[in-house]
Amino acid sequence: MKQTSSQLFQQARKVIPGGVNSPVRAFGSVGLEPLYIRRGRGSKIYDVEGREYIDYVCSWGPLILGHAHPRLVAALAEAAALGTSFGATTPIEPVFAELITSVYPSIQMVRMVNSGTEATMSAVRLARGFTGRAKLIKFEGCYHGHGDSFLIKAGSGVLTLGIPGSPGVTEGTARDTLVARFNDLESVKALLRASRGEVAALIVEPVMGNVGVIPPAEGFLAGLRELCSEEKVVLIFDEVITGFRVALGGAQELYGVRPDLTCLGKIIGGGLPVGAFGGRREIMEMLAPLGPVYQAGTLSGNPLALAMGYETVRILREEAVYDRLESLSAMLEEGFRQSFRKLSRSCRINRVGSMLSLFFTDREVGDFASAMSCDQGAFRDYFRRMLEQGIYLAPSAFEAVFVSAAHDEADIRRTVTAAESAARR
Ligand code: KE4
Repeated sequence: MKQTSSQLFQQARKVIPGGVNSPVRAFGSVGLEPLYIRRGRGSKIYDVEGREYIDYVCSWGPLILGHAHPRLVAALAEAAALGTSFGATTPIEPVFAELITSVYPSIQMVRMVNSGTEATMSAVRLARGFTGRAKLIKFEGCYHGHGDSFLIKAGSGVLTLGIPGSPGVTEGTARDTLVARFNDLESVKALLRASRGEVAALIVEPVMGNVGVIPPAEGFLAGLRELCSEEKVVLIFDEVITGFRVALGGAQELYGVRPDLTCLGKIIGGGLPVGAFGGRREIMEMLAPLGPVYQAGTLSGNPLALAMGYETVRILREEAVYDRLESLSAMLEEGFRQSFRKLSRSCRINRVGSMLSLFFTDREVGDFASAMSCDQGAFRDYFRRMLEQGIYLAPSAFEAVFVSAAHDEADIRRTVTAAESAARR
C-alpha cells in the first residue's frame, strides 16, 4: 500500500529535523504539511497520492526546461554509464567552463562547486584574499545561502555593524558584515564612508528573489558598479537565481552592468547539485592551487552534474526559449492582474522575465521593508486555494513563481481560471 504524504512526513520527522532537508519545503509559512512528490514531467509534478499539479516552483528555479526533459535524462544516463565520479579532471570540465565564459563576458575564469552557498561563500573569501580587506556589504532581504557571513540581520542604525541572524553565527563574524538597503544607494555610500578602505566586497542579488521578486530601480546596479570601482570594492553579483533565468547572460546582460565576480547555481545544474563562481582573471588566479586563497570540493565539477548543466545551457542557446518564456510569463502576469482587478483585491505583481511574485498589499514593493509589510495571511489562504485546484505555487510569500519552457498556454489559462476562484475571499 503506497504511503500518503502525511504518513511519510510522520516517518521523516522522527529522523530528519523538521522532517525536511531544507526548511522552506516544510510548508510552515502556509500552515500545511508538505506534499511528497513522486515524479515530474514537463510542467507537471505528481504527489505520492497521484494528484497532478502545474509546478511553478521548478525546484526553486533550476528546472527552466521543466521536469524529466528527454535530452537531459539521456545526457544523465550516458554520463552515469561511464562512472559517476573520479576525483580527477574530466573532459567536460574545460568544455563547460568555456561555455559559461562565452555567455558571461565578465567571467574570464570560473570554478565549479556543488551549491549556490558554496559559490557565494567562496566568492567572498576570494574577494577578501584579493583585497586584503575584511568587511562585506550585503543587502537586507537578499539571501545568498546559509554561509555564516550572510546570516546577518541589519543592526539598529544604518551604520551599525551586522548582528547574528541565526544562533551559531558569532559576533566576530557578524561584525564583518554590514547591511545596506536594496535600491538605496545612499545607504551604501554611508557604509562605505564609515568603513573606508575596509570593505572587501559588496554582494547583491541583482534582482531580489528571496523576499519575492524586487527588480533593481533605474540606475541602482550602475550606481553600485561606480561606487565599487571608486572604492576598489569587489562587486559580486549573486546570480544563482537570475543566471540563465532572466536572460541567457543573466541580470548582468539584462541591465548591462559588469560585476567583478558572479555566483551561479540552480539552472547550470539542470536539477543536479551545482554552483559556480567566476569573474576577472586577476581575481580568480588568486585561487588555489594557482594562488593562496584556498577552496576545494570532492565533487566539484562532477561529470554527471556538468553533463546536465551543459545540455541545459545548449538547449537554452539553441531554442528561442527566452521569447517563449517572456510571452508565457506576460500572459500569466496579466491573468493574475485581471483576476485581482475583477475582485478588487489588493495584490501587487513584480515580474522580471520568467520570475514573478504576488504581494498582497496595495503599496508598490521596491525594497525589503515594503515586502515585509504584505499580508502573509492572505497569501497563505491564496496558496491553499490554488493548491486545491492543482496549482503548485511556492509555499512562501517570499519566494518566486517560476515559469519553465515546458509550460504552455493551456497551463497558463488553467492557472488564471484557478486564480479567479482563489482570489475570492
Ligand atoms: P543553495 O546553497 O541553496 O544551492 O543556493 C543558495 C542561494 C544563493 N543565492 C541565491 C540568490 C539563492 O536564492 C539561493 C537559494 N535559494 C533558495 C530559495 N530561493 C533555495 C531553496 C531552499 O533553501 O531550499
